[in-house]
Amino acid sequence: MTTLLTLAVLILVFIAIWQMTKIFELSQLRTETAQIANEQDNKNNAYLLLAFLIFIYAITIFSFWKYGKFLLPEASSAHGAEYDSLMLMSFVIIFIVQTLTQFLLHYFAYKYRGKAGRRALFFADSNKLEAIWTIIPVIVLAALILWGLYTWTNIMDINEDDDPLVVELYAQQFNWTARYAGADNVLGGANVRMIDIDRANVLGLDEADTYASDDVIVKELHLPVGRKVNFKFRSQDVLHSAYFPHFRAQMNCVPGMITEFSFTPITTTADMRQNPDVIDKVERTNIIRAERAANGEPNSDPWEFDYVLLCNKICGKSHYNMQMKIIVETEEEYNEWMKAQQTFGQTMASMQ
Ligand SMILES: [Cu+2]
Repeated sequence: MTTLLTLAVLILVFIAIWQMTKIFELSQLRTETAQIANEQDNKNNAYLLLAFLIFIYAITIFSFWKYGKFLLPEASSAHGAEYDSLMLMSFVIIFIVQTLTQFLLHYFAYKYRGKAGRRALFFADSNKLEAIWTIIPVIVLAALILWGLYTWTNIMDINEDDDPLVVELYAQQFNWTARYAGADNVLGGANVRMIDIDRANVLGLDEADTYASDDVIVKELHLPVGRKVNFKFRSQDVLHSAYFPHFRAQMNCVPGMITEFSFTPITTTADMRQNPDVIDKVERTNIIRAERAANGEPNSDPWEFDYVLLCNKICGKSHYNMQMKIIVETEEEYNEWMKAQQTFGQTMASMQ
């Protein structure tokens, strides 16, 4: 706070001095007014525009080099590759258009700078030019939008085909809970009004509903590789957003309604840890963590890659830490893990 105030005072002092200089300048009687640009002003501005063009190109190259490695690794879901190509194509087109138009804008401003004796050409319009710069964007945008709509319809097609695993994700400030539909693969009825913390009924399951008794409630999401999962999202309090960056999936969790998303994980956690991009990220992170450990700072244990479910809506003060670990494993490993879990019925029985 003190730093902020000091900074504010410094800025105000600077503005005051600047304004005083201006008043002083204006009070001087001069025959030539400084408001009209002379040859030198035009030249300076022209060179500044060229310098700015070089600056934006340089910062683009620098960002690619410095921040390129922070992008997500290869998609781990069946629909992810299609999503990524759509995104890449949009970026490539934007990049090319941006590079060309910025060049034209700045170079022309330099080339046709004000010069004594040079008069601007009066040019009313050209139908041919207008047609070109209207039709090309129309075609490119229409293609991108159609491709996007097609991809969207494909990704958002949530159906019961191929025997999907049914999992509920329950959001609350500031954690996630997962509920598997159990042996019958049907989630039991639930409502926030039936939440009974004393009896460990944290998700408000209907104890009278037979579909609910085999449901399995966990704090770590395990998914068998290659099997489609139909997620059903609920929220207890405010808007949250279930974000699975590695699976290229995100869906809002809205209090009072159930939203859905479906995807098929295609890479196990073990295989993803062998991905060169992931290995590189883990190495970089662990170098930072080793430095922290050497300084005796917290959060310095060596890190291992895991898929995560994050909250992507600013939902309160601990939003940043609202996450759940996701483990993608083989069918056998998944079945073994599931066998070790307690069903809702068992938990309730142990409460009697
Ligand atoms: Cu949240």
